[in-house]
Amino acid sequence: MARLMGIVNVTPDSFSDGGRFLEPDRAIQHGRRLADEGADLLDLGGESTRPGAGAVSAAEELDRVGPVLQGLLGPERTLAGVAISIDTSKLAVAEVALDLGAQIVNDVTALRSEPELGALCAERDSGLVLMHMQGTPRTMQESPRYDDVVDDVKAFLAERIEFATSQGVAEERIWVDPGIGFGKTVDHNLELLRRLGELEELGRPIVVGASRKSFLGELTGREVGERLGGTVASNVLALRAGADVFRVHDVAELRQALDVAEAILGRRAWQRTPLSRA
Ligand code: HH2
Repeated sequence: MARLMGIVNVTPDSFSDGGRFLEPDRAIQHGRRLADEGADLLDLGGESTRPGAGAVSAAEELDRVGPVLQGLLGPERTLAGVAISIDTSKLAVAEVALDLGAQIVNDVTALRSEPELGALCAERDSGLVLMHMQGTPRTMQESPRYDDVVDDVKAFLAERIEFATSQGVAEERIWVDPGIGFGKTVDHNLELLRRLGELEELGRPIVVGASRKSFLGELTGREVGERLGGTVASNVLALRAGADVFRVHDVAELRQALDVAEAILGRRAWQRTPLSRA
C-alpha cells in the first residue's frame, strides 16, 4: 500500500513553506492535521535543503524540531499509528529525535555527512532513508552531469546500502530515494520518474519526494503554491512505476489521488466510503 509521508518543515527558509511552521505550536497543529488527513508518517525537518540554503548548527536544528516532536508525540511517545521520521544529516539531532520517539532517520546525504549516523540507527534499530544527491545543497544545481542518471543513482544507492549494512543497519530497515531535485536537471528528474521501476532491483522500498519541486515550476510556469496538479501527476505515475512512500506537502489531496490510483491499478481492495459533508 502507498505510504504517505507528510512534510513538516520547522524552518524559516524551506522552498515552499519556509517560515509558516517555525512557531512550535503551528508546526504541531500542522503535523496533527496531516495525520488526520491520512499521513502514515510525518517527516520533520529543521534545516532547509533547498538549492543554496545555508547551514544550520545542530543546536539550532534541535531548538526547532525538539519542541515539535515533544508536542506531537507527548510523554507516550506515539501519535495514533503515525511514525515520525527526522529529516536530518546530523548525529546529535537524530540521537535526541530518536530519544523523543522518532522512528526513522531521513538522511539526504545518505550517511556521507556524518557516517556515525549509521551506527546510531543500527543501535536503535530505527528506519533509515538513504537519498541520492549530486554535490551539496549549496552547489548541486550548478551543472549536474551523469553518464546515465538512473544507472548512476542506482549504483550510488547500492553502495550506500552496503555502507549502511556494514555499520550494522539491518537491510530491512532501509528505504532508498532517488533525490528528485537534488543535483538534477528537469530532464534528469523526468527520466528518474519514468524509469523509477529500475530501482526496484535494489530490493528496498522506494521513497519519492517530488512535491511542489522546481522541475514542476519549470514544466508548467506555476509558482510553488500552485503546483498541486503537477505534484499529483508525478506521484501517481511514480506509484505506477514502483514507488512505495510519497513525501508530500498536500496530504489530503495526495491520499485521495493515490487511493484512487491504487484501486485502478488493482492494488487495493476498495470499499464503498460514505460521502462526507465537511
Ligand atoms: N526533499 C526535500 C527534503 N528532504 N528527503 C527525502 N528523503 N527525499 C526528498 O525528496 C527530500 C527530502 C526538500 O523538500 P522540502 O523539505 O519541502 O524543502 P526544504 O529542503 O527547502 O525544507
